[in-house]
Amino acid sequence: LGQKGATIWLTGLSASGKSTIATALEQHLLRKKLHAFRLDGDNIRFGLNKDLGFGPKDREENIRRIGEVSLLFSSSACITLTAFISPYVSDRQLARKLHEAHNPPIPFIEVYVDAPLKVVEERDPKGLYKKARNGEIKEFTGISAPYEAPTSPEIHIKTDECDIEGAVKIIAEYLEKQGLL
Ligand code: GGZ
Repeated sequence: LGQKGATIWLTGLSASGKSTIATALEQHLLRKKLHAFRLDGDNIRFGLNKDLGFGPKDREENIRRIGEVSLLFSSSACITLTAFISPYVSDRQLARKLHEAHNPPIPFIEVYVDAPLKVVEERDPKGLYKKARNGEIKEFTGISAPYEAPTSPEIHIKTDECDIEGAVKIIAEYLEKQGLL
């Protein structure tokens, strides 16, 4: 394979747009004949991580495993896209360190998919924020569980100001500059 692997780590609140951006970016990369793979709740939380819930310890373990799996994919020259809330700085840092410690180091690109709580609560595509407000869902990120925003992500996308195409373009241009496309 001529291409180099990398992990593009999307982090942000529920309904911020992580999965949508990851799906569109995956399509974009595949059209360019690049090997890309997306990890998200649908293929991880219902399979490998189906033993995990949403308490702090389970989220930590969720992200630890996803960090390891993304490293496996990316070290095989795949562009790996992960779309998980990953609310804790320390867990994202661990995933980054894992990539940096690999020989050769694997690029780890943290993308903050940023939308204000007010906006994601208005979107509420699955009615989860409403349930969280009612107390029907406990420990819901942004409502009753913390979200620690990245302070120096490689890429910061404000999804209330930019559409999907725009978000894909920002990430693709970054990858191109890094010589990854
Ligand atoms: C946050 C929850 C919760 C709680 C269920 N808190 O919008 P969604 O539905 O499709 O995406 C959310 C997803 C979050 O899983 P992650 O693996 O990304 O979380 S973490 O990185 O924090 O481990 C949401 C749904 O699962 N969901 N309960 N309590 N999101």
